[in-house]
Amino acid sequence: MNKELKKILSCDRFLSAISEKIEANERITLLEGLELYQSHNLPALALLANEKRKRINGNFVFFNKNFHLEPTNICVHNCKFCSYRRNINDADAWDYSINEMLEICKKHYTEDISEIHIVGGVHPNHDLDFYCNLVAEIRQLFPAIHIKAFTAVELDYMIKNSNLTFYEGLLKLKKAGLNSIPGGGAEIFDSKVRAQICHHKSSTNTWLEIHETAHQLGITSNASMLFGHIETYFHRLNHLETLRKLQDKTHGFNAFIPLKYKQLNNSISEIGEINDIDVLKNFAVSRIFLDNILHIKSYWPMLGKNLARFALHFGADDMDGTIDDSTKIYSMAGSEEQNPSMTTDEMVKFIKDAGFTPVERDSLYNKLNVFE
Ligand code: V47
Ligand code: SF4
Repeated sequence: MNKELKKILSCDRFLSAISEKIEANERITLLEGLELYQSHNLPALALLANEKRKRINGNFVFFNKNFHLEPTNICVHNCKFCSYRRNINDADAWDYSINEMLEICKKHYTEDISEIHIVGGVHPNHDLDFYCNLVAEIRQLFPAIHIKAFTAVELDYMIKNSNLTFYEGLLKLKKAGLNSIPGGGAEIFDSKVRAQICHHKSSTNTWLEIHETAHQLGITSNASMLFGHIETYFHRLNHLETLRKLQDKTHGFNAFIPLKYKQLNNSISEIGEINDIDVLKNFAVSRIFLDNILHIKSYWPMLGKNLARFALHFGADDMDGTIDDSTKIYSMAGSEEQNPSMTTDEMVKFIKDAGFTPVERDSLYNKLNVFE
């Protein structure tokens, strides 16, 4: 532990105790996590989270070259925080055919792209075969690309509609070319909060079962948490503890993505958005608490570039990707990044300017290029 950190922490017995736990590679408890959230000592939280991130990821900050595909914004669900979903007959609804989606892929693909990220609404009429065909066609077009596709909520609907078990459905998708699954749909695991913000969609147990089954099949995944709406610090910690337990069992999560609730044009807009201090605190507590999920993503299309860069000093070690202006979920919810896109040079400079070593990675965090 460096001297600077020891000095700052010496006047706070609780934070000193946490720093000793970090030094000893010991886990913090849910109650300690709660106390961290309640602390107003932001510099100390940053130093503690940074100490933890250094032990896991050194001075590296990862990114990849990717683009998104959003097959449809038509959705059978109606989550109160969602600014993106539309009804089937709405003028601004979209529902691409497989050929249209392949054209979109060709438009964004270049040889150095390593990942396609596919997330959309839960369309009432598209079944598992439709999505298996999509994955198989993409696999044929780009044999080496990593296909990270479909949140557990989309998977739940398409697999149940095909009368298959999650194991059978995921195996079919894997055979078609699926490599991993994204972290969305987790929202907040507490059932009462879930009942208030997204009562009809996949339950916490279903989300966990799908990820656990994927891990058994060698399909790794990410995990997210939608925070900054009606949940409390306790709900966030309960969420983190649930993820930590599943990760102890399967080791299948690659990254954790804290998603800040954005307020524009959804049915709980009046809640407003939490302040940047609480966002940064959330990164710090997540980094310190989730000792077994190696990467914490600072998802810049949602946070905005400036806040995303601050988060790197609060434990985050991954900037997600270059995106190429291919996602609408966050611009429709009011993100300042209305056309999210970064070149590799911009990403490298962005990370270096924050004092870290940029690393281009693949989707499983193998290092492809280290920019010393
Ligand atoms: O589950 C929807 C979130 C998620 C809003 O795995 C909102 O690398 C904030 O899966 N404000 C889907 N968030 C996105 C997703 C994802 C995103 C980034 C990286 C990865 C990954 C996966 O988007 C949903 C929901 O939690 N969301 N509306 C909103 N108004
Ligand atoms: Fe549908 Fe996803 Fe929006 Fe919920 S968050 S309404 S599941 S698109």
